Amino acid sequence: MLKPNSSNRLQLYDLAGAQPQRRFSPYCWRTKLALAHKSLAFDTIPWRFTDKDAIAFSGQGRVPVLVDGDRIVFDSWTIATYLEDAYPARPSLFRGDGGRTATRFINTWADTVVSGGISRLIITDILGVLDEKDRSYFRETREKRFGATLEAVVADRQARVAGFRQSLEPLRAVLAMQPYLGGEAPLYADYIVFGCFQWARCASPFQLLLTDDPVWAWRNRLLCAFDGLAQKALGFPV
Ligand SMILES: N[C@@H](CCC(=O)N[C@@H](CS)C(=O)NCC(=O)O)C(=O)O
Repeated sequence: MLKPNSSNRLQLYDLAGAQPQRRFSPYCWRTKLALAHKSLAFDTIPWRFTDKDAIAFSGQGRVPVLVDGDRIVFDSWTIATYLEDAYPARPSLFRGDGGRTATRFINTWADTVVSGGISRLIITDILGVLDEKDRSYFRETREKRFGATLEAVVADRQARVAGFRQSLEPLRAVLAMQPYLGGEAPLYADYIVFGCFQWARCASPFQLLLTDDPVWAWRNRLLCAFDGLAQKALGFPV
């Protein structure tokens, strides 16, 4: 397979909106925080949903796609395990094999309960930040997935957000005992769930969390991590 670049720095194809600096993929955020955790220098390449040709070299059509020298890795979970194995001397993302396998549950919970809940609250806002060329693709593929118009999907969100907050109780209960899912310091488990909230923050002004929620305080700690990597990103002040 042809190496797409010869840079020494890692390269990440990262979902962007109409504004190139609006980076809102939850999966790409997981990867960016994993790279920061490992102190790996990387450049991001803005990518839109319909730029399938730009990542055809990876053999599939979704981001994140990571290029590390001649290695091409896609899928946020696969990238995290790749980074853990390729850079074992750098801070661990999982703290051992048990941590790695247990974190699979967090990945699944985040992808179903957290992302699923958030998408039903903000999907029309996502449409609003997309590049013009992505809008009809996004609407068609997501309406097919939901079996409803995007407007119908978000209807009554002010009434439904309480149910979403309730669904975060397992996270809230753990954060009552420790500052991060990883314990005293964040691990990849934190970046997985945080990526969902950062997706919302970068794409939507809708307030998902109440400010007295321990999940809010945890999210703020992660916004500040790595010199404010996530906080500095273009988003909404929610
Ligand atoms: N399981 C994959 C999911 C990746 C994914 O769905 N990425 C979205 C962006 S958030 C994408 O590229 N979608 C392309 C499309 O819908 O055509 C991961 O964890 O990386």
